[in-house]
Amino acid sequence: LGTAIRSAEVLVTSPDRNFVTLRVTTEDGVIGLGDATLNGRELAVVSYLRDHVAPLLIGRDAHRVEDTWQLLYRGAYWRRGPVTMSAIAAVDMALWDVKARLAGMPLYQLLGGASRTGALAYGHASGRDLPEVFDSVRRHLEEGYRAIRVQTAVPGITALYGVPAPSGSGTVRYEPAQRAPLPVEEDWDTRAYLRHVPGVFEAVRAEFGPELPLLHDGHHRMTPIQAARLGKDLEPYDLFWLEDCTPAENQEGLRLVRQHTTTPLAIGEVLNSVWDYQTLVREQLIDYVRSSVTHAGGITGLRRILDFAAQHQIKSGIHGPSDVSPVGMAAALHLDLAIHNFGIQEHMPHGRLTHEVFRTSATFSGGLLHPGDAPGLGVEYDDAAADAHPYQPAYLPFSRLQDGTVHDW
Ligand code: GCO
Ligand code: MG
Repeated sequence: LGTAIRSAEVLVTSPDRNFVTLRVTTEDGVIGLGDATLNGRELAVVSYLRDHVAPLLIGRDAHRVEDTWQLLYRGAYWRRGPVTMSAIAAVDMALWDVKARLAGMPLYQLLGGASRTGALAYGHASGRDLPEVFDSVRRHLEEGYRAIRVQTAVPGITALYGVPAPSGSGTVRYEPAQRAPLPVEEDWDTRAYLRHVPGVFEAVRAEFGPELPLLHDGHHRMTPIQAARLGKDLEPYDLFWLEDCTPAENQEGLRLVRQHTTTPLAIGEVLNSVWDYQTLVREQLIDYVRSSVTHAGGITGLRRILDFAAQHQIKSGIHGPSDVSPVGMAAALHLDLAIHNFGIQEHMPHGRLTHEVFRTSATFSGGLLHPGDAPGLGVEYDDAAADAHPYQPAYLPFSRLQDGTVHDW
């Protein structure tokens, strides 16, 4: 059988940062790629794939995407969770890639065809003070972005999510994981943050006018009542969304936030199945779904979530940080193009070395991302380039309050 899977290799490389990729090859030599990168916990997914999943794939018909998804989800008995769902995602992406390559079409054609000309992308502006924030927003506008996330340092907090550490050059992009044998400790003070952030958005609005869509990421750090206050304080500045205002696993917590503010809410980068969204979607507690293709069971898994969300007028805001590889990003872009309830796509461009390993047909122009029209996902993996960058231990930071209590990072 030509489409039977002959090999399933787990590839680890670290150009700019760590990436885990699954490469499936059929008897006829057709290749499919899937992203399995779980930032700071990469090798757990490597083992899950290599030791427990790859043996199940050999000899299976690569065309059976749904059946394979169900086999890996139900057949494991132990369900959900980021490690399992990232592994399933990689297989799912790789099989869709094979199918679309065999069809000779870009994947979005198999997902129903294009519903738009491109995916509106938002970039990440940040700075330690207002002049730096303004410069960063301006740079993003020059690069063509038509929507911009704004993160800022806060007086009294030394290291903060979303703001690059001082480097002198000013052009360094923020990268969440650090190559180090142990995680870096950061500090946090919610009251200082709540006092500071509204003034920054007031200034950014005054400088850049009313039209530019502005976004902000609270990175899970507030309680519901604190988030309600921030949402309310930000209303005059008309945010596109406030992301992860509270820890996502407390779905009911969003009821309280909703009662108090009309600032649109986005949640879900740490959620990985449609079951994690039941209350959020049914009760319309959010406006945007933030899961990535990579961490939510692939194209099949995320599409289930997005179709459910669509019934409640909730749109997509697919997670696209630098820790989602160009393969995971390509999968996101094919979905973005095909689904009806597209909202916006996060875009944190990868570095030069990453592009040498993953050659992608995706483009960014006029503020829009497009996956390109190469057959499949549109990404080729260069083994020689990858082998030059072996895995390097890396961790996400964690945070503590002033009294030493561990806080949500
Ligand atoms: C985002 C995210 C990321 C995460 C990162 C963790 O909105 O892009 O919050 O920056 O922190 O993906 O690995
Ligand atoms: Mg986020």
